[in-house]
Amino acid sequence: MSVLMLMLMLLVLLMKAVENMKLMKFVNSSFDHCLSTDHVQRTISGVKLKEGFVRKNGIGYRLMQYSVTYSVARQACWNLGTNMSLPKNEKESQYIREIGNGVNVWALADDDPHEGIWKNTDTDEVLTYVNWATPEPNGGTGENCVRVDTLFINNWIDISCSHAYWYICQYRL
Ligand SMILES: [Ca+2]
Ligand SMILES: [Ca+2]
Repeated sequence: MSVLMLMLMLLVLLMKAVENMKLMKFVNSSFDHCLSTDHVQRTISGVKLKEGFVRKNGIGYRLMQYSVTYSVARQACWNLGTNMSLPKNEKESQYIREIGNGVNVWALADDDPHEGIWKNTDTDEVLTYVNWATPEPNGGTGENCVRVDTLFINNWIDISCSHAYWYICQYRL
């Protein structure tokens, strides 16, 4: 066998080795891709929204288009595994306005039995954020619930809990 033949054979073997390395690299990267795609799908399904809800900054919201009294609305949100909506800051107020889009909805707050002390009805925590319209609240012991007019910026009104309005349910994602 000539030296030339030997070199040629070595060259062919070298080229095959390079091809094999390329193939392995391709297989590995495809495998990584499969893994990451699977991971993403599992992550998405882990935070799936409840039916009819929209996500805004880590909170799921759903406008419930039924006019009901305060206690019925509150119970209906519980039945969905959520709470009636209550904005905790300006940003959340803006979300409620966007979702309500001009309609009146209940907010999860009352001042019964301590007139003038507004609290979260579900947790009994005194509210640190309120958004009263002027000159509300003005109804004394005759108005112990809160209606939000989503058309305006300063939009809370104290009103009788026996009125009927639409409502928004929310839950933390
Ligand atoms: Ca009151
Ligand atoms: Ca009032």
